[in-house]
Amino acid sequence: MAGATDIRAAEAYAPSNIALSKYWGKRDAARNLPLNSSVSISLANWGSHTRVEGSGTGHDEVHHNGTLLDPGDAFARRALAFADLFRGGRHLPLRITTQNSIPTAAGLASSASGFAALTRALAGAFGLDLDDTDLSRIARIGSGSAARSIWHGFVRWNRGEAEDGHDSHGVPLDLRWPGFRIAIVAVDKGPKPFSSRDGMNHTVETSPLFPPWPAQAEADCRVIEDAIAARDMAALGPRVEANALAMHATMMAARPPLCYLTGGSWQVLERLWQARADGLAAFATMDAGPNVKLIFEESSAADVLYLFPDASLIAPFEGR
Ligand code: 2P0
Repeated sequence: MAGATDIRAAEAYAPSNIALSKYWGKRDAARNLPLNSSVSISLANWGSHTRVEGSGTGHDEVHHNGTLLDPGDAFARRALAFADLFRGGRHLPLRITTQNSIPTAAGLASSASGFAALTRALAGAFGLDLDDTDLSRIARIGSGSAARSIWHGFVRWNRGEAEDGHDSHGVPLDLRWPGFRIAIVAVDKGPKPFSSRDGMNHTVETSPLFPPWPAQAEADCRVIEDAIAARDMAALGPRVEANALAMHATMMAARPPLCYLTGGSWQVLERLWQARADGLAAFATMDAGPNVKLIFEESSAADVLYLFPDASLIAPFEGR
């Protein structure tokens, strides 16, 4: 990427996001192109604040939540390899400082907000005049889900068709739903044992249940977008939950099997399903880890918090 050689200090914020229809599987690992589109909701003020500036020490530094990371740290290496896209081989030592505003107790580490905020901050530091669609394409290379974290609200990441990936980027959906709520039910706050990158590659390569997934996920995206447009939780919730469980089914059928869900996750699901049988309109989705995220409308918030008192409640459209 071309740009000025003077690095200025630049700061950016990006929200984390939760996929309502999941990204699982790549068709091109180097360009990070997905096999299917996905749809997400961004998490408002839960996200990453990132500052990029020239490093006074003459070598790269990556700070995360107030700690200087070891050069061998996996996140530091990934962040600096990503910064190389902007440095283009020039010797420009950087100091990258990232602060996560996501409560640790929620157990929701996010490469999505991290790479989206880093992309914005790097673009500012290198003086590049890029629009949000350009930023989404670049953030995608850092981490697929980061392509969606460039925007607040509901976002679709189109899989695209082009070999060079120019049409594979996020698109903000012009759909507000002020009463939409998310609750994070933390099951385990520790780091995941198997990265989603390795997990999805292993699933694509070995799972006999993977082949139908991309077409099913595209169909789910369409139903989910229509349900969001209609603010119809009775149509949205079951499809979101089915999409997540279908993704996990592809992993569990991988050889050897991959299961991010633990006994604690299933306990949460069983309590939810029991409450649903009693009339609660809340639905679950789970990512590459054991924590369970619930979606519902504001009118169900008190019942959800009664059922899961330690859950964290997010109002994604509040103040927006
Ligand atoms: C998603 N996940 O749509 C899916 C659902 C996890 C399960 O995107 O390899 O960290 O960096 O592109 O974006 C997590 O995968 O993977 C993810 P890479 P990423 O939110």
